[in-house]
Amino acid sequence: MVKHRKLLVATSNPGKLREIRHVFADLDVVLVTLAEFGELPEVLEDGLTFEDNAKKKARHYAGATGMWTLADDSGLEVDALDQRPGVNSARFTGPVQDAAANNAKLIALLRKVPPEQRSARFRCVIAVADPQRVLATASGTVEGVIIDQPRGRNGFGYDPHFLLPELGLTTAELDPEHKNRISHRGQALRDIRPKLETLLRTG
Ligand code: ITT
Repeated sequence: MVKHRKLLVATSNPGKLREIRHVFADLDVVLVTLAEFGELPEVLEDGLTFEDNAKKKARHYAGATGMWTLADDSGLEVDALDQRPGVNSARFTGPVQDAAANNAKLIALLRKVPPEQRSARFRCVIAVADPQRVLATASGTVEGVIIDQPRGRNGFGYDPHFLLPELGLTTAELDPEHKNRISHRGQALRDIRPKLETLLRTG
């Protein structure tokens, strides 16, 4: 298949990029990554919601590159922590992203919280923008519980501590296809896909 259009996937998170590539493998679009550009101005993710940040990232990188751009803002909401880390999931322990430190902080904060009060969810909002404006958004959610002992080697971020009770598996124990079938990101990507196809056809 000759792919005609290009779409910048504006993430510096390799785990996200893998999952996005997977779901869009057969989409008639060439996925371009930030690695193909030199230094680009960074975006300040200071929105109060995943939607604000996804739109902000998509607009920022579309403006900086002149390309149609897809951005993902996502994170973990833990009910016992008043929905934290939420939009601060990537940098829960400080400005440098460190999954091991983030997970250690999460488990420490939940030390006194019993298993039946460990409910949590991953949320994802995807935005697509051209250099002028946001063209489309989509979102997804997956419910789980936080466990103390990490399990599994797939995925990234908080996956080893995020248990899907009905499967008895963490999202790090799922193979990539399975995670994408049920995950917050997989849902958001499948939701935005037809909108993107229409935009690419007509835009
Ligand atoms: P970009 O902004 O460059 O895309 P980022 O990792 O900084 O990358 P976010 O600000 O959206 O992105 O933060 C998302 C964080 O939420 C991510 O770093 C993980 O800590 C967590 N997260 C999101 N989706 C996840 C998933 O599927 N599995 C595990 N952790 C996830």
